Amino acid sequence: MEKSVLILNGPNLNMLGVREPHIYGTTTLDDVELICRDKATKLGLEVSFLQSNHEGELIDAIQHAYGQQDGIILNAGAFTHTSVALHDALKAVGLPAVEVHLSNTFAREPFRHHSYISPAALGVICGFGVTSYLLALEALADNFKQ
Ligand code: DHK
Repeated sequence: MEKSVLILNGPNLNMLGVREPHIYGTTTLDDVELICRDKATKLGLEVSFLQSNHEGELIDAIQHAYGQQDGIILNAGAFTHTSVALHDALKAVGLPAVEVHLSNTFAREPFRHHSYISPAALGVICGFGVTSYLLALEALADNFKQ
């Protein structure tokens, strides 16, 4: 049976393409979804894709993934740097999760250097634009084989 992955995007990622293109690029979130779906098909994975600007909705989505999905890719946007609740949600469901960011958060403002998501994640990929998501899909596909 195909393994399934929830790709979750947090606040302001619906603004990709418009939002600070010098940092986040010109690819829209719809494009990111298409590119991820194409990659997932090649890897034999099934994907669900969701974006929300609301912390509670992201927590609900992580909780609903329990028993339904095999892994999570999470770009929590700014909640990365603030949300103990998202950390706890990932810990609660215990699914393998990959934290992704389009930008290299460590090369940016100091407040982006700390992540509440990282300690609850299998690994972190940042700084490669849309490719960060594709590398995360590869990492999960590899993890599922182990
Ligand atoms: C996206 C955001 O919205 C920021 O708040 C993070 C992340 C970085 C990204 O690079 O994808 O700091």
